[in-house]
Amino acid sequence: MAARSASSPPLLSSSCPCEMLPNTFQSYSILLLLPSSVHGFTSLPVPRISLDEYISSPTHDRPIMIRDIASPAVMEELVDGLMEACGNELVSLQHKQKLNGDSSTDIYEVTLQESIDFMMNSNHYDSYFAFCEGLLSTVEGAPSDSIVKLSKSFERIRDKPFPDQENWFDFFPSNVKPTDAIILAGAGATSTLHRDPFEWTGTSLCLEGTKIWRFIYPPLSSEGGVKVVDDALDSYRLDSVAWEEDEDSTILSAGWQSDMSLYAIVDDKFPDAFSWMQCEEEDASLFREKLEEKTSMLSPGVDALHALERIHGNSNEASFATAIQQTGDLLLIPAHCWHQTYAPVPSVAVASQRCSALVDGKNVVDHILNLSKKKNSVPDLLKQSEFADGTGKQIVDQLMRYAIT
Ligand SMILES: O=C(O)CCC(=O)C(=O)O
Repeated sequence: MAARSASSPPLLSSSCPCEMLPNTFQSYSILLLLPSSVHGFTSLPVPRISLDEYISSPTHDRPIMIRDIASPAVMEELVDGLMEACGNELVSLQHKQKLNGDSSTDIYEVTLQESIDFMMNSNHYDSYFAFCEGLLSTVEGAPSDSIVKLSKSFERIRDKPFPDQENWFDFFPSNVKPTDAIILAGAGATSTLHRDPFEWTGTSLCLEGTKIWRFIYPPLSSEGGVKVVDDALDSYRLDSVAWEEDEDSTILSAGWQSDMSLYAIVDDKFPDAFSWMQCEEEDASLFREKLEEKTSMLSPGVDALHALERIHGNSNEASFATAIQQTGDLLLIPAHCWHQTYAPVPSVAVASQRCSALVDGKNVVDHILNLSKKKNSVPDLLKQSEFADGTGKQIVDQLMRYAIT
């Protein structure tokens, strides 16, 4: 993200920015308090491929980074358009402060434009993060032409890997349809550790800046599947979509969240945002390589490390997979992959979701059927073990009729 704030601290100087300076902010080291076993985690890289490579050989059970799906110039235009269209909208900004292993979070209501200044003055111990849903909604009220245009542009880009395929969410009633979210992350901010509601395929398009993603893969279903991860992470459910009718409400969707963190401890030597931004300006590919290498300085909390041990048992599997997402990269996140982000530098991204017939249809149908808890028998149409592209409208109509009436 280009520095927009007049109050941003000056860039740290270094003879070679890619040989990073330590983060001078961190005067106390929590690392000293931890057993040495906390360093015992291993990570696999998430494949980073071109759009053509993805289309010729798509994969659906592991996250994939589709690099450079749109150019930096297109991304810049979209961020400018976003700020123009939504800059004065209020968003909830999470302010997280950490001290001596404890953390507290406050929420401020600020405009989207104001939130950028906070993002630019964020660090691991005092960070800002905003997950803004509804800003791009084209179904509530009368959206402006610029919002409609922006939403279409985002949709066009993230649909590129799925030429001519239905997205079943297009057939959902507007009041239960998952919406896009704009995510602003200041340096040092983390998202929650979670897996997504509806059991869809998640997508994230990075408009500006860089994000680190970590994914915990579900064991094979013969080995307990994602339930093993849910249990090991002490997860709880968070309702995300309900259908309200008179006094009754039917829960249609709920995600899974954990209070553990895959980024609880940051080594004092992990470079700060300004050093990283300087490095990226000099050489974006080298920056990515260096960042990949230095993610080992971001350690999961002790509870998360124990959970990872429980998930993987004595197998030789990596603890998790790591992806570096840069401006213009589209990340595809399969259902059942637990994930969490860390922001080495400020970023703006748009998170969205897909329900493709073959890949997600069964997950999404079963998810809604399980949560809606209707007593009458499930129509045969919804009991198929696999769904075909082209049947979305019929299936979704039937599903909604069954679940919410
Ligand atoms: O972009 C982020 O920082 C987190 C987004 C995310 O995890 C999601 O949308 O599921």
